[in-house]
Amino acid sequence: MITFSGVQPSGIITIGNYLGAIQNFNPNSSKENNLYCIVNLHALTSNPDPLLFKEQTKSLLALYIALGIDQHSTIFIQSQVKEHTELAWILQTLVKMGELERMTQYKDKSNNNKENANAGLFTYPVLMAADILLYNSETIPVGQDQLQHIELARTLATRFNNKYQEIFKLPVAKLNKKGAKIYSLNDPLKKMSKSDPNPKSYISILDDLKTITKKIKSSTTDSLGEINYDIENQPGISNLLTIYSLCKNITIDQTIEFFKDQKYSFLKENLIEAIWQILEPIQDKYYQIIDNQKIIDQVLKDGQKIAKQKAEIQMKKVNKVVGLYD
Ligand code: ATP
Ligand code: LTN
Repeated sequence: MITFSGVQPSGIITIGNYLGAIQNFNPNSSKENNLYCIVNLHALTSNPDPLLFKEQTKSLLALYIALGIDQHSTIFIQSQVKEHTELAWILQTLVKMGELERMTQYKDKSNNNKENANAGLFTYPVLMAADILLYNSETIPVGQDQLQHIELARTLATRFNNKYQEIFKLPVAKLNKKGAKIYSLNDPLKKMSKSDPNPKSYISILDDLKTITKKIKSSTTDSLGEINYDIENQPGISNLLTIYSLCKNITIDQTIEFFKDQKYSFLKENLIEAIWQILEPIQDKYYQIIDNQKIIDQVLKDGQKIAKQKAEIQMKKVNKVVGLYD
């Protein structure tokens, strides 16, 4: 059973990406069955500066290695396996414009301004469906914001199977029960995002202790002065409690028990410590790896080989049933 997921190299990953998705990457399987893709073609939709873009891609790869993901998984870069775009084109002939127009991520990222949004933002979910279906992936660990895209991948797989031949398996999203959506620190009604223009809204996985301290201390709370897990009335405090419970690997109930009757400053100080406990060892490893080009090249070479082999086999089948000269 194949597990597959993708992260865009659109900035340094945040604790939202880490706690919501990456921590959920399956360590209990083999390189053949765990595929994690750095989706640089998707990130191109935000028009990054080319030099910075390449650096961010390398940085994400180094972070994956620092997290030990390469030990049990195949890590590869989307643009190095051309079959992703090949399958995406075929799926584009099956998707309906109306289906893409209903995608909330497209609506958010285009600011409801169709005239100026690039077409890549619009067809983004089709390329994502291609990523998934190319490997017959069945389990997709992601955050809550990706559920609608995975539903579309299922729809396209079914449509293809019915029209041509039963080739694709239907993927299922795997959500982290507690951390499926981590919210912005300064606007707790919004999702935490690595490409948010305001760095105070997120904790990056590479933030130092001083920066984490500043960001958590200035995070938005409320004037109630009581620590409750109440997303509707206390979204800021609830978000901090979620992050704490994930860092400490305890339940929300245990977290509330620990903080009840305490001041907000006590929660924030403990949270800073809990976050640093997780990030410090990751950063130590990251800084050892980022300058070790040899390790990075080797992981990429191995990853591309495994992914390409699988992708070629799948595309041959697809092209055949579609009636394309290959
Ligand atoms: P961008 O800001 O460029 O859109 P992002 O921070 O939203 O990026 P992605 O690369 O799009 O991150 O997503 C990587 C993975 O992290 C996906 O599985 C996504 O669902 C998950 N994810 C992103 N943000 C959060 C969040 N705030 N809470 C939980 N999971 C998240
Ligand atoms: N769209 C996702 C990134 C992504 C992805 C994928 C996730 C691209 N392809 C395949 C899971 C499976 C995002 O914006 N987070």
